[in-house]
Amino acid sequence: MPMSNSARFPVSFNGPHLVCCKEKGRGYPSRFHVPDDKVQFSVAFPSYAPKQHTADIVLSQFTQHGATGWADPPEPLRENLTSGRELKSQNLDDDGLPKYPEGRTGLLGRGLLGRWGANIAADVVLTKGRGDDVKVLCILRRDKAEWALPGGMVDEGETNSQAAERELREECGVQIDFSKTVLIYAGYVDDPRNTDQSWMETFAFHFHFDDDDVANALSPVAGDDAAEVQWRSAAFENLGALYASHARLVIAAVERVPA
Ligand code: RP5
Repeated sequence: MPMSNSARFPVSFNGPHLVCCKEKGRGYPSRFHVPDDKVQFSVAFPSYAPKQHTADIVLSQFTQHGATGWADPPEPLRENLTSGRELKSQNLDDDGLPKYPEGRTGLLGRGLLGRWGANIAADVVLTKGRGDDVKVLCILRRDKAEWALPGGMVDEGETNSQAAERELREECGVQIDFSKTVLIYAGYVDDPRNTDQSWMETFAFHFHFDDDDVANALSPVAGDDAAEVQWRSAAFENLGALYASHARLVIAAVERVPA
């Protein structure tokens, strides 16, 4: 019996999902409209008929690289759903297929995501400042032109913190002592790429710079998937525009910042 998020993780997601029912990834067909009161799978929705979509890039990744690539086989075989994914939510439907823990998204298949079920990422929340003037290091994503936390997929053979450290280096040109970071969240992300059968989960690591001078000396430079990198205000009213559910991660981080 899987534990609830609040039991497993320092910070719970506190659903329902807001993004993935309403937004979609690049090249996705329209999502089947899911009224707010029909999101949960436990609520009957007999007319629910979402389209199936898995991007060509995902299918060809498996054709070319097989089990060594980042994509699962076209069919969600049971043995592929349980291997090596620490956070793997155990939500499966009666046929043993993965089922998005937060409910219906209006789409089946994997969309742009490689794995059936959970796709594991790692994020970094770096903060500086105090009180009403806390700032968080953000990147402007190239794919969606939205501000986001630095982060990305955990590669095969990498730990979650190694992935977070690598993404920070690649996207922001910043290296910190990762042993001083704190895991503040582990769980699903309300990502626009999610489908009923394939979704993002992340490990988020926080570090707060007590000394602004040390933070300022980092001189971040955008690289890889980041078009820009900036220290941005972590004030609540600025967080709504952050990618996916990254606002929740920033809120959790800011709560840890000394007043
Ligand atoms: C989000 O997508 C995660 O929180 C992480 O920031 C990101 C990983 O995907 P890519 O940046 O690799 O596309 O759900």
